[in-house]
Amino acid sequence: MSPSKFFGIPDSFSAHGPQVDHLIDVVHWFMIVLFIGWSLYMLVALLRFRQSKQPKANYHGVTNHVSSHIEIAVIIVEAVLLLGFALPLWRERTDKFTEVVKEDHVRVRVVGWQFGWTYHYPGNDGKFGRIDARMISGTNELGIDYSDPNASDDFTTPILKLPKDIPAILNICSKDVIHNYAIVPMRIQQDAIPGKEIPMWFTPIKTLETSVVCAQLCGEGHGNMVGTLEVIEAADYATWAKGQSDAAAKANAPKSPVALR
Ligand SMILES: [Cu+2]
Repeated sequence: MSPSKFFGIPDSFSAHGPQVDHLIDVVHWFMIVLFIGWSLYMLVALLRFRQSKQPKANYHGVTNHVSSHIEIAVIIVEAVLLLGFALPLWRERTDKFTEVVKEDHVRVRVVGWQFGWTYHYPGNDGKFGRIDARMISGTNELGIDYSDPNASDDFTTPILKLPKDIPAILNICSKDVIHNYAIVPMRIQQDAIPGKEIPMWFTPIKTLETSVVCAQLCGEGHGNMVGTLEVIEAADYATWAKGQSDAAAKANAPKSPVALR
């Protein structure tokens, strides 16, 4: 039986999802055992040490070492959880990231703001244009510097589209306050901190349309920061991304004197 299913966590759609679910299961089983153990202890203590049975205070207390043994057992289980499950899971993730960066992947900047998310794709050249906060305006909400040649084919979208079976690296950042970009079906989340771009990565293994949420209380509209993630087939993604980038390159191309006339 899997407690993570019992508590209504949605199915996982990422390659590393089952590992996270396994850790959640182990932690929940451990908490269930602790809960039953402490509840039984409370009952025994209430019955055994009730006033009518123990009218006189006992100044020596417990003389056996059962509780010390239980405490040592709890410490061992917690050490196993940390050293045997949590740290290896973390190590695998961080070690794999260095490989993922070298391999074929999709990278998107995810920009949080009060109150929504905007996505910045590097376009056909795979390179993001320079970002300058002073260039933020009504028509350039992310402050992309279009004088940078790398920026000319960049495009932005209000929803996140990703290809199936290709690692996605999302650079999480914020325009104003601290947010948190959370995709529960992908079992991943990351704080969005102003002035920083923090990568988080995962590999979607099924196509789906799901919601992403802000998981850090960030102001009165926090609850409206629900975005959309669409995972589509890799070929469809390539066609879509190329179309978006071509259109952006056309729109950003410097106007020739003939066109101005
Ligand atoms: Cu937020």
